Amino acid sequence: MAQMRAFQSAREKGAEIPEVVCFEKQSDWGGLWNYSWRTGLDEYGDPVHGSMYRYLWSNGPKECLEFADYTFEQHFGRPIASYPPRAVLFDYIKGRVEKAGVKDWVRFGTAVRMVRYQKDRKMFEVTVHDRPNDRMYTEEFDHVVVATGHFSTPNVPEFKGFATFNGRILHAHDFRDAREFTNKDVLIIGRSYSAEDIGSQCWKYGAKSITSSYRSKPMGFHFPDNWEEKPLLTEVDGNTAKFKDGTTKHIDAIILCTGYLHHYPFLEDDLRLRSENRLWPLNLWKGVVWETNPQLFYIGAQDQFYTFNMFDAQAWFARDVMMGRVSLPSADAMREDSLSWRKREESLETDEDMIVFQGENVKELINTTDYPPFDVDGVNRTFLEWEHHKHENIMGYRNLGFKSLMTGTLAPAHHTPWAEALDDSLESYLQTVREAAE
Ligand code: FAD
Ligand code: NA7
Repeated sequence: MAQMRAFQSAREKGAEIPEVVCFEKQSDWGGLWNYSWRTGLDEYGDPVHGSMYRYLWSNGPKECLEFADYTFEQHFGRPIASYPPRAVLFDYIKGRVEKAGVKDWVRFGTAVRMVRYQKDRKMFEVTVHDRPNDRMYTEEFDHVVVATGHFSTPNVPEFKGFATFNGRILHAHDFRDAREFTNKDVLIIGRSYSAEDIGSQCWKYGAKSITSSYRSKPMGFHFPDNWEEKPLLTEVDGNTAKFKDGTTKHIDAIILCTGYLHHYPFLEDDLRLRSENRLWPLNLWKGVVWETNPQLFYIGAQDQFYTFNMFDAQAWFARDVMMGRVSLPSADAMREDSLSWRKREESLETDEDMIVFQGENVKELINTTDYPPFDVDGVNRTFLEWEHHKHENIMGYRNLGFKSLMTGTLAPAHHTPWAEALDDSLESYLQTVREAAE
């Protein structure tokens, strides 16, 4: 969506843009924000893309992800609170591209099956599957932008005793409705965003207890009394979980919040990014351009503090490389530049270091293009405050509000504290305090 908006905004300013075709395997746009109740395989037998769950509220302030060319206030017509639920964010990101009028660039229900580079013609041969009509066809393109996300194919470790566990074992990718775990003793494996948020969801919707089990270090938040952090699970025996420190606990269900794999089965070997989830995957100049074949681009391939406005920064940059507005250095120079970023990435210790690092990359990208400049240092400061709020009150940080870095407006408080707001609908979220009280 960011890539299409980038091209459309250049056209709006009078530039001649190339023909753009977007293949989207789902029937609507919005990526993960386009919620699906499905798990496992979809209606055509392909893996379900969605990892989004009901009741998800943004886990970072909206002020950190706001588009610089389309603010929340512009979309909703008034200021709204800082941690919108999924449906509200979906509405916002759709709003911009609906206004841009680019929906007819998208071929929905069409999965990309293979991308091959034809060296002699310097073109990509892209084979796609029109799933509703069960028809495969191939077209040629000068450039390919991979924007398929990397939080969709689950990383699923196995622990001793799983095969005979008397309860449900699932990965975060298949988690949908926290009410399934009401009155249950839930074991979460992992210590990152999914562990923290899925655990919080289960707690909010009435799980009896949460036990989160970490591999490297505890999350260290002040969790409620019925939430305990444990070192890594060693095995399960019936309904008993055993941990590395020798302790045991009764559990009813296990949710593996163990992250995702970069998975691009539709790209030939030379084009495929291979990486774990990290801030600076290699082979991508400025985090965007495939160094060994700069006709190929990746958007959003990094681990993310920054999201929507970073995807914009990347998309504007990719557009300008494609349109010849940004000239490419030699392959060696690109590699050297990337390695210096990687070296810096490896020295980062704190969340603060990581946020500033990702912000630097965003700054560099937007300074190169005509993306509306915004206060990246201000976004960094907002992220840091958000981190403090979480450490002060993990179940209450979403009740606080921030100033927009785009409009300067302070977000109003939401009408109901997050822990009590069980209805995650757009209608409920957009009610004013007075309406909600009535
Ligand atoms: P996606 O949103 O995953 O979109 C990729 C698209 O590519 C999908 O529409 C998919 O159908 C399509 N696709 C995939 N393969 C093919 C193919 N072969 N052919 C055709 N189409 C294909 N970020 C935040 O800022 N705030 C949050 O609160 C937040 N919460 C999150 C919660 C969860 C559970 C997850 C998993 C991520 C969350 N994120 C959040 C981060 C998230 O990565 C981004 O917000 C964003 O959705 C990533 O966008 P994307 O376009 O890179 O990938
Ligand atoms: P992340 O952020 O990639 O984190 C993966 C977590 O899984 C992390 O805590 C890892 O532990 C843990 N992990 C991975 N493998 C194992 C094994 N084998 N055993 C135990 N623990 C393991 O993924 P998330 O799903 O949390 O977040 C991804 C996105 O989804 C993010 O943008 C969110 O907004 C939503 P470690 O920390 O290395 O000890």
